[in-house]
Amino acid sequence: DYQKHPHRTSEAAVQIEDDRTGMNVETLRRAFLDNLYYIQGKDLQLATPYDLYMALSYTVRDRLLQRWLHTQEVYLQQDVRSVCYLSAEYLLGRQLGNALINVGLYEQARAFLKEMNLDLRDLMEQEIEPGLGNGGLGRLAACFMDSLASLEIPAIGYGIRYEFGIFAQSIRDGWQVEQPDRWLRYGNPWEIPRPEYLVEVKFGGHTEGYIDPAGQYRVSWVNDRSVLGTPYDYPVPGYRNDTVNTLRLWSARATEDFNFQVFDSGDFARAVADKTYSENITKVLYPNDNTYQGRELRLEQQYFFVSCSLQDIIRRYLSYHSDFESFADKVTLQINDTHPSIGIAELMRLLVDEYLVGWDKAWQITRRVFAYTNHTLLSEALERWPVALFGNLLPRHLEIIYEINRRFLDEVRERFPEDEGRIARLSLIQEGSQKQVRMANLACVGSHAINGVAQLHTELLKKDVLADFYALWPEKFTNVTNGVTPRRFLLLSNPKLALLLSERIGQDWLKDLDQIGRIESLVADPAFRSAWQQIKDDNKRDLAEYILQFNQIEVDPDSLFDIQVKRFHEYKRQLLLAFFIVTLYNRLKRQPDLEIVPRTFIFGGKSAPGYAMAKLIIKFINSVARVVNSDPQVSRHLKVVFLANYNVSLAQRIYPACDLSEQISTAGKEASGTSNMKFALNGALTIGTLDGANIEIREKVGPDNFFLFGLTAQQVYDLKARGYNPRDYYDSNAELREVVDRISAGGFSGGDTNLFRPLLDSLLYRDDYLVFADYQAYIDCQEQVSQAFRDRERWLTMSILNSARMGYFSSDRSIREYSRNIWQSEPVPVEPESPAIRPA
Ligand code: B1H
Repeated sequence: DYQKHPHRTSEAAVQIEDDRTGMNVETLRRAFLDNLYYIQGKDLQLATPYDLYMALSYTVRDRLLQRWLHTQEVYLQQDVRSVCYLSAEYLLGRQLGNALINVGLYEQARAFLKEMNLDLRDLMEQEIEPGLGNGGLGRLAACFMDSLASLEIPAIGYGIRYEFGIFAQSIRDGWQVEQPDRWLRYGNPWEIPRPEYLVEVKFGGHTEGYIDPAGQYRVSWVNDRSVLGTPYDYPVPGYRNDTVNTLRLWSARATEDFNFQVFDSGDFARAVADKTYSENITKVLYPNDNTYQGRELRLEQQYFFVSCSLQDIIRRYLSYHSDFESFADKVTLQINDTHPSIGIAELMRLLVDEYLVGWDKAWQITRRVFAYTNHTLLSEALERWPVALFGNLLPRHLEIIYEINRRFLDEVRERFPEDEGRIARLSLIQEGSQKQVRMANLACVGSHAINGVAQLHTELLKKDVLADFYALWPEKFTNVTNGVTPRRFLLLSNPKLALLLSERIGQDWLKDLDQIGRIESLVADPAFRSAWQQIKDDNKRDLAEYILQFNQIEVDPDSLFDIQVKRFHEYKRQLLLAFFIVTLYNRLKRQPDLEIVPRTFIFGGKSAPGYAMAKLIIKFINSVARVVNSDPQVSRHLKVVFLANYNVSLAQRIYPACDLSEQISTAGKEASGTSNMKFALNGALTIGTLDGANIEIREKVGPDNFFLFGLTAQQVYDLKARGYNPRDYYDSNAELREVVDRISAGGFSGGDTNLFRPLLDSLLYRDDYLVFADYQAYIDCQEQVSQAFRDRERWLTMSILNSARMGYFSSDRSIREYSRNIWQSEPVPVEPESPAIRPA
């Protein structure tokens, strides 16, 4: 009868003050019912599943708060050095399960909910995930926040609280349709607004020189509008420790004074319109992955969050220091790609114009605090802002960039006299009919460290994209290979496998993923092997159920689950897998009694809404799916499934159920990849090219446990240099020709010969990503995959060895490398404040 008397004293000896902090099952239950009643205004009878999710979230949050405040007090008291991670994207995934696990309450929560006939997993499913990112870059930032807290490193993440995150994707008639992601609609228990730390951000106007009272020439920026930034704080709990770091996301609000001017003139409507205009800045995430869009609003977003963050960092620093002498000892700023690189000019502006630090000193500080991570070699992703647009929005920053450039190029001229080609390449300004500011160059010049995200990627940066900077400052370059958090991507997403590991090797692997290597000695243990197989089968059955529910397709859990989930991009070559499927289809049509290994092909991923070719590829895959699945001759062996709205939550269901992970990008194009790591960690085998982190994964798991195919980055380069003609491959390869011809004849478009024309033309006449050149190698390699899968015992061994050898790919390892080699930051353990906050 709790629902009628939420405050009735229980028979258990529980102190009232434990209600908000106590960790045993009884206090948790009381707190949960309290929150349901007093926050959601419901009792158990009236509560919707979402109410129950909210009540549980508040219960967990209350328990995080004590640690959170305490952590921040310790950081302040000890005046720690802190890592400030600046990222335009954080693809966090659902918060509740992760918070329960990290704070050590998962089992308790499950227990007390079960007593009430409620299922924890059902409640967790209610949460709408914060989709504040596009893909790997945003998810990496989220893994890094988790690892920083788990390693007890003082850190704060800064970013944007987009009102609309990445769009929701649905599939209509095979095409991607986008819907706005109204993720904040039902309230968000995981954020706390901090209006007291509001900051003002200026835009537009012009600059004026003046002589200060000391006779010094200075510049002031006379802006013509400004916007307010309100921080929203998200707790980032470490795994089973007492650290709770902060993710601080900024939301734009209109300034009132500016509106009042218009208001006074009587134009109320315009005053209100101006307000919405300012608030547009943090409305929506730009839905591009690996391509930049030179829109003014995007630059406004970038400057807005970076300026808010730097002002916040300086405010916090100055509350304990009276000058900037130790700024670079207390703060290190990591910029996640060039999206926050305007911060280099902004810190210079703040120091020189606002705090009157001399230029040389300011530049010394700036260079010491900033470090830059590059995430891509694709030229279409390199940010370049037209000088005119830039100067209109940020006139003072443009001046500062010109001054940085002038001094920088003087240095270069001294070291490389009479080398105007080099000067032109290194310049922060690209000359030409439309001058542009090169943000990657600004990031390189303004940082003390530059890193790529996998070995090959870093080598290619040095050799190609950033070669001139490497010639200048080789010591700035380092590699930090990406990693993923084993808490979310094994413990939370694959609880059965996690339990098996913990039973056999204890729980240390969760804090030290290298320990997972200890299962290697169990690879011949029959009980362990059959448990492993059983778990994979169960996970596949669960995914099959999901597929039945959402796609109305029945798939065979015993078939090989062959999966490619990631953003749609031509370089990732979803088409190559689609061509393999069509090849199998052709073979089966030719020879209906052909014995082939049954496969379930699963695709998922979003295309940028303006990327027509990627959208056509989605339509193509869905068209192949329709033909394959509805042909009884073929669908006995093969099924093709497109899972709509791929996101972190769906990823967590998919990785544990995978047999074969498709990592088939054109060599030299995928900077790292991180799904490759999450799949292998969950016991999938990889078919992949020598690209990104695939190379390192293959080295770790051993070449016998990895299906390698395709041209190397060097061979890709050479082939293109020689002159690549895709038509030659079409002419000389009968099976490839059959694939192309069937598509061309309308075999997957109800006879329509136009629908996929753009796709075929792009392959036949350009094939920028060498689908044709790698086709035969891929088909051959897939044959080896089928052979291996026929021998289930062999496959099982390979699966175990893949997981066992993935220890290196923990984001904890990545963060340790950043800490040691780039940040010089040390753990600051937080001691528990009171025994009450320890789980029972
Ligand atoms: C990655 C991006 C990216 N690289 C521009 N670059 C964007 C570039 O909105 N934009 O303008 C958005 C995203 N994303 C990915 O980063 C790489 O492709 C992956 O290979 C890598 O694993 C991931 C994390 O390093």
